[in-house]
Amino acid sequence: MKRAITLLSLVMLLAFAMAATVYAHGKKAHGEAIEYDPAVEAFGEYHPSFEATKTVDVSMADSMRFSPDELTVNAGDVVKFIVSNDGQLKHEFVLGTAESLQEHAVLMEKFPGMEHEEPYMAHVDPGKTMEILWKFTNTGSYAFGCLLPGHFAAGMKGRITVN
Ligand SMILES: [Cu+2]
Repeated sequence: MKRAITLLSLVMLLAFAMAATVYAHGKKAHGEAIEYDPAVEAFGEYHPSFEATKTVDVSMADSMRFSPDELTVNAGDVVKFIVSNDGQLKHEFVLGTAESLQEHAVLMEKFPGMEHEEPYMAHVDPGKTMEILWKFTNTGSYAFGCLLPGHFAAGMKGRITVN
């Protein structure tokens, strides 16, 4: 009997996890604009009703570097990141914690075709610019990186300090 209950709770957990995954994925709306579902993460949150209180330009280059690679914001800031890909290769800007980005980078090495759409990431084609909005709710040290295979390991990462 105990075993049956354990199995049932496992199945329910899996069902919840799958529903959460589907819900978290963004929907392409009109044209280039992407409308995301609300999201809450350890490093902040997104809601479609947010309005930017601060704008930050970030450039990505084939030297596997972000410019700037050190950012400072205040807790409560809703930051509009304007992310430009100034290289010839595809790059992406993904917000997270140092740990979450490292884990994600390892997964991307194993499954290079994996494509995610989350409000805290921008996949930018060469010569293009994309914008994302993200609210930093907690003080602390956070991170951003390009998780395309090889890029993160080559040092394509940066730090965000939230005061
Ligand atoms: Cu890159």
